[in-house]
Amino acid sequence: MPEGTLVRFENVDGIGVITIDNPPVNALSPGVPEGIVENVERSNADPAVRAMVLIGAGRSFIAGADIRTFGTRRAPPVEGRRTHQILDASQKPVVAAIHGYALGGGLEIALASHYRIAVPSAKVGLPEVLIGILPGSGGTQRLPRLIGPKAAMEMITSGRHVPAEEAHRLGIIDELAPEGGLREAAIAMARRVADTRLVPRIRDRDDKLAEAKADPGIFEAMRKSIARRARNQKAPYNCIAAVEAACNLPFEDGIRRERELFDELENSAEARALRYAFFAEREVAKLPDIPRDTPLRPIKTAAIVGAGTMGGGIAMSFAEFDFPVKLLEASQEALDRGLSRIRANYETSVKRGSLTEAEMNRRLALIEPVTRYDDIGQCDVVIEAVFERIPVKEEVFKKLDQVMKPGALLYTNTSGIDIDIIANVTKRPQDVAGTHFFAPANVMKLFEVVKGAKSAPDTLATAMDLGRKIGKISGMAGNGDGFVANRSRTPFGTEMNIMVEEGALPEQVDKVMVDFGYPIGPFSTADLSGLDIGYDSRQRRAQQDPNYRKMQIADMIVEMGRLGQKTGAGWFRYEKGDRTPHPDPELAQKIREKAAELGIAQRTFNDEEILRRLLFASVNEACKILEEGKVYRASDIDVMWLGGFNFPRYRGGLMYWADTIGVAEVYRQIQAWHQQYGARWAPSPFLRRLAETGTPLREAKPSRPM
Ligand code: T1G
Repeated sequence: MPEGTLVRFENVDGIGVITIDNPPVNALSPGVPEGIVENVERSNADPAVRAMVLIGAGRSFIAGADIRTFGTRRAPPVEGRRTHQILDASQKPVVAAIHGYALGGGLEIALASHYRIAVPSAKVGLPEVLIGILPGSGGTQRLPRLIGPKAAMEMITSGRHVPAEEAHRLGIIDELAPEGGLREAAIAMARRVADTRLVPRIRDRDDKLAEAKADPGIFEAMRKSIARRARNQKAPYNCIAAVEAACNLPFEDGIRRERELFDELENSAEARALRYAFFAEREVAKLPDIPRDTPLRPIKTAAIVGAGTMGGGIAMSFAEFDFPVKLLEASQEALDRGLSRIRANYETSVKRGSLTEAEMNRRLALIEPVTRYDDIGQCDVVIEAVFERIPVKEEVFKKLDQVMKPGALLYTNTSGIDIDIIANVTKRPQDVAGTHFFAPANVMKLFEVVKGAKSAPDTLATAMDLGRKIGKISGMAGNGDGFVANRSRTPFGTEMNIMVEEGALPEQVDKVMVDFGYPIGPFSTADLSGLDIGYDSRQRRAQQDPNYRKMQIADMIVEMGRLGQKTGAGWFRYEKGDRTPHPDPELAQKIREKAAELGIAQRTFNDEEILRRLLFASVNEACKILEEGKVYRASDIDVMWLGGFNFPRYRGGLMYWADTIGVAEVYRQIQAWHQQYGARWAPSPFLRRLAETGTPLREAKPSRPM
């Protein structure tokens, strides 16, 4: 078979080995399903072939349908479906040999095959719900027949990638093969089953469906259990309906119902936004001004300076991904406080069942507490996470410059201090860059890599790669006040404070944003992280900028000692030991009095104005960031909002969402508010140009290189 053929065939002593070779992840791009069908049909007709093995070339089995083809003329599952019918009908057994990933249409092909063998490092799953659709090639009909409807619904509505050993326990995988020995083991298995008279077909099984017959309430129970995370979305519910069909309809009718439910979703706004987010999160890794083959510096050991909330969370991120990490604190007392906070976090997860005791202990064993700088000198990378004060940062970096081995990477977790100020206190500014985590650092996905003027290409490329290695989504940002993520979010914070001065109630603003899709509202979020953080940064801004508009009501609340959940009151009141925010009529009265004192007329707000004031303010700032070339592409800003601020994923991101309203309307509205509210709403010239040319915000390119 000529090189570049997407699907190759080889007869290995009577076993037809069918290899899918469509790098990088063997997606079912046009030509792949056809190649599989052609070779299965030919093998069935060829007396020299007794059984078949389906295997992927390169790093993976099949990662599913080619997502790029969705929403285009020809729906790939049509071919995918045909593939699984041909596999089903095969008289000769087909063994699916899985390494890397068998996802979506890839797992569906394996389920339509008759046997499945995998190496332990493989992962299988039906993650279609994560891109707003459902398994459209029989996955919702075959998986429940194999593992029962409950387990199938859990996998399909979560979209999680199931490790091969667990999949083996569940019964998805029939046999585990030794790492590196998959092909041989699969061929041996095919030989063993070659003369099987009746090949086992999952479609013929219904013993596992009895679970639903015994308890028809499992579907309603599943709908209830996903209600919170599936708010405003359709795909998760269609997934449940499809599995329900598998339990109530004959196989072929179930397949038809699956198709109907799939077609309802393929071009939905939710699916289009989630597809955009999928590719935006791949695009953000591409660095136009740093060659892809820039050699990365090896990182085996890490150190964190500062065991506060952020430092502790960062250490947990490293431990989660098997990095031994040293945690340095000036005093034993502060170190003990930091360690007990980390242990308490783990214990909460163990209590919730999201972490095993063994796993907690494994991670804790990877975090080594130290109190001397000399103890971290040999680490490959150090991340500083101390107080956001320039003199404190400078002190730390002077020390790091003295003790860290040559070639070590010196990163700072600052959320807004000029990277060059920090780098220039060292003799090796080329080894310095920003690596900005978002609170809680062990949870939030965003890892903002900030370029210093002298940061070397490999210092930056290694940082981007490091983020991915500790389970984060890395995005590059230019240096400047608040970098990209926080800078674009700041006007959102300004507008929420000003709208309260003008009469909006914190509970109303929070309800608007929760209805929009945020897990919790911005005022509750502020109470959760502590109002003193925002207060400190406002005081710093007021010192630096005499024209800075003070947030007198937000400041008043802090000066009343209301710092948020940690003091039992902030924008909301909290019952002891309970995190539920309760509106506080006394505070509402205080706010009205202060507004009157400041001569600010109060009024009512409609929900749409609240939503637009918060998000349009950030869209305008994002355009200024693009104008200054502080980001590579507009979609990177969306990735940062999804990974750093819990922006609802099924809305695509800040810029993508604004495009659903339309750049011209966004510009018109901002102009109107400029007239009404003055300078802070001055439209960005970059935005004006987009509106004039009708260029979608998500496709905007920066005006100058970073
Ligand atoms: N289609 C098209 N391109 C894909 C792709 C796919 N399914 N999966 C990956 N790519 C591209 C990706 O854009 C990137 O491109 C490169 O491959 C490497 O990916 C019929 C309807 C497999 C876990 O949802 O989750 O089947 O940026 O950077 O981190 O019922 O990719 O280099 O140009 O992500 O190692 C269901 C999606 C489809 C799986 C590997 N399948 N992929 O992660 O590499 S719907 C999925 C992933 C379906 C059926 C239905 C991950 C991965 P570029 P990467 P990675």
